[in-house]
Amino acid sequence: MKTKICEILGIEYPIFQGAMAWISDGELAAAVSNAGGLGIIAGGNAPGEVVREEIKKAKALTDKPFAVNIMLLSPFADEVVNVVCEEGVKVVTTGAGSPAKYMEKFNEHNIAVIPVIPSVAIAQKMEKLGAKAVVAEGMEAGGHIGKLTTMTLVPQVVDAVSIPVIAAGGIADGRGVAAAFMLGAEGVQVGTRFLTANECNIHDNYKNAVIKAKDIDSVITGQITGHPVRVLRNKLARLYDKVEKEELKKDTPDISRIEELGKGALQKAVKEGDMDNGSIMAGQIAGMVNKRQSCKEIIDELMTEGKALLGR
Ligand code: TUI
Repeated sequence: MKTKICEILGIEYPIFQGAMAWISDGELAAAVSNAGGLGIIAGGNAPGEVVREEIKKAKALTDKPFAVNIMLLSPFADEVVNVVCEEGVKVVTTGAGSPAKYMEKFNEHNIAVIPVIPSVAIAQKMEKLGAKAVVAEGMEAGGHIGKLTTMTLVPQVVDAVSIPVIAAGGIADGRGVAAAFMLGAEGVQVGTRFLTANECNIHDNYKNAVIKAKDIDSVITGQITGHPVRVLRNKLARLYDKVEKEELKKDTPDISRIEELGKGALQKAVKEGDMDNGSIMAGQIAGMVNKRQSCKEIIDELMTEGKALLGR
């Protein structure tokens, strides 16, 4: 299972840890990188200097390669790009938009750019822009999602581009890893399973919500804003549903009313453990994530099971 992406990035296993805003910090990323995967610090909506601190933490905790994810809807995206270049980060993933305007700068700094993409057309655009690989993320994933499922997106992207494709969305065990490889992926990105990792610094209530979640417990909020987000069902998700229905009845829906609901909501869940008013982002596979483990245990299990299945 040593694929081209392992060679390009200098990692042992083709497993990326999904960048989760407010969650994927330097400690989680370093733990994943030390276990042989690619740890990824989430820039999220954080200012550049906050991201710099996390990069420094990761550097202190690991000598292995790690990445930073730039969330392109962030008002601080420019700052984070500068910080990543200054700190000599070697790998950047991007999400929630096109990194086109930063590509020249990334190239100047010899940074491998791996955009997360939700469709074939965007994957092709990224390849033309010089991306080293793409993460094809299906709508099973938690957080901000596209429209296609992992099962349909991954093989279509694999056929459309020549760069390696990493599959994401709905992968949390060796069966998912093997399935992704059968679809032509050369690696996987796993988010939700790392929410319950010992090294994941989120509120215990959040971890327990993921452990307790069943298969049907995630819902998509914010559909009409153009930025749909998958979260675990709770009071806030029900409020989204109510407000969205109210706005859709109007001739000109007030999108800002829905956007307002999301402000600070992820922080509330991650930091305060507010499971009523917080946004509990998690993927559909949360129903299968039911234990706390170290990042090393998670990666070893994914690899051992995945390899055994692919060897059959
Ligand atoms: O980015 C994610 N997942 C995220 S970001 C996030 S923080 C946030 N919170 C509230 C609202 C919005 C964001 C939480 N989860 N996944 C990667 C991803 N990228 N999903 C979809 C896309 C995407 C969408 C459009 C990538 C490229 C794209 O391109 C458009 C273009 O302009 O070409």
